[in-house]
Amino acid sequence: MIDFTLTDEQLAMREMAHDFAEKEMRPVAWEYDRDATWPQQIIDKAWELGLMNTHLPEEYGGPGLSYLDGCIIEEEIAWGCSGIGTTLSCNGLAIAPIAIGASEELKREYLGRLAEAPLLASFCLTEPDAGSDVSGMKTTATRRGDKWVINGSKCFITNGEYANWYTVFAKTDKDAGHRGISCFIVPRDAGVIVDKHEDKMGQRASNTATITFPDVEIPLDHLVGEENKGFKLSMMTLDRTRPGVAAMATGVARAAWEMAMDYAKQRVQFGVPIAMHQGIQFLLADMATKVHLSRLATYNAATLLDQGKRNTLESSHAKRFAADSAMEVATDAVQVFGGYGFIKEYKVEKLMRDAKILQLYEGTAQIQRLVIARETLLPRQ
Ligand code: COS
Repeated sequence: MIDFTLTDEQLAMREMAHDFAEKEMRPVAWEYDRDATWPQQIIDKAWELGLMNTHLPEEYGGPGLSYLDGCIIEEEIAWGCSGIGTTLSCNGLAIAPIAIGASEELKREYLGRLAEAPLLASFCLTEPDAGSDVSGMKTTATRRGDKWVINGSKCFITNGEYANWYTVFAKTDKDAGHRGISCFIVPRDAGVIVDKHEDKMGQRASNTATITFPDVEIPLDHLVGEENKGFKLSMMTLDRTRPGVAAMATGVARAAWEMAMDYAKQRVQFGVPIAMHQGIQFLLADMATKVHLSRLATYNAATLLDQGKRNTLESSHAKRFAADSAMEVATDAVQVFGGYGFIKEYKVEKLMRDAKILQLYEGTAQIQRLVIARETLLPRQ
């Protein structure tokens, strides 16, 4: 049975997240974007309300919400501000490999920390020379006595400057391609260096840093899952988190569409509000369709996860379509505003800048197409 009718609990959760986005995020979002302000107060409040770590299992102190629940929250939060939204949701990336593959001791220690305080954890996969091509990574983990020694550098790490611990992927067998990658938990106090704080085009209230591991020693038991099985863990993680990015893209698109509608109803040209002109109506209608279909694709990808099914294809469909749509809708919203859309005072330009990263992080729009092509041309048996 196909039914995306939200339950009373989901409707209440959506209302709570929307209220938070409207009252706590929007009033400061444009100022935080301008100054690239770190949103610590918002993190603390969101954590208090259970709007962070949504998939953290209850047995480790988390809310243990479903993937669909998480997407419902993420759409509202990104409607408020996707830069702050990225900050709030990014623990999900660091948590997923741990929840899938780590030992009970590691789960209790590191997932427990996120449940006990508003702490952040970062997912360290990307490197300067290994973005889309994950198996091209150069960071290594070498066994020395009773320690793993990590060497290398990871870039574009969300929340990197503020993370309490890192989920790090590194080569444990340099000659084995994707079959030589393993996953580790690295506590920040193990000697991690935060190198560079990026100055970004959009989502400026989120933190993006380079993290370097210079001979960083961690205990042998900080290996997550099996040695040399880290690549699959990273892919399974992205299957779980890409619907969340699609949800955020839906939120950004919805915000842009709403702003464009409001403006089109007040702006008078040729003696009538521009919303009366068919050229503008068609733009607004296409925006509405893209928001609607982005949400449906997101719910579909999340629901498959909640049913315990593999969702690689649907996750890439949702992430690809929603992110491209957010960029298109935000660009068209600026178009509806005409010249005013290009002026910062009118706010809509932020959404166009924020939308761009949705087509880049957690797999570019081209990588999503590559996954879709592989999954449809050569479907798994
Ligand atoms: N779930 C489980 N296993 C998966 C998987 C998935 N979603 N995707 C791939 N695998 C497995 C494959 O089955 C294959 O298994 P075997 O070792 O048994 O053969 C293995 O992983 C390698 O897969 P593949 O050959 O497809 O790997 P590629 O090197 O060609 O990489 C892409 C595939 C490009 C899709 C992958 O590297 C990718 O997603 N890149 C983008 C990374 C990204 O999103 N970066 C953003 C960083 S996070 S902000």
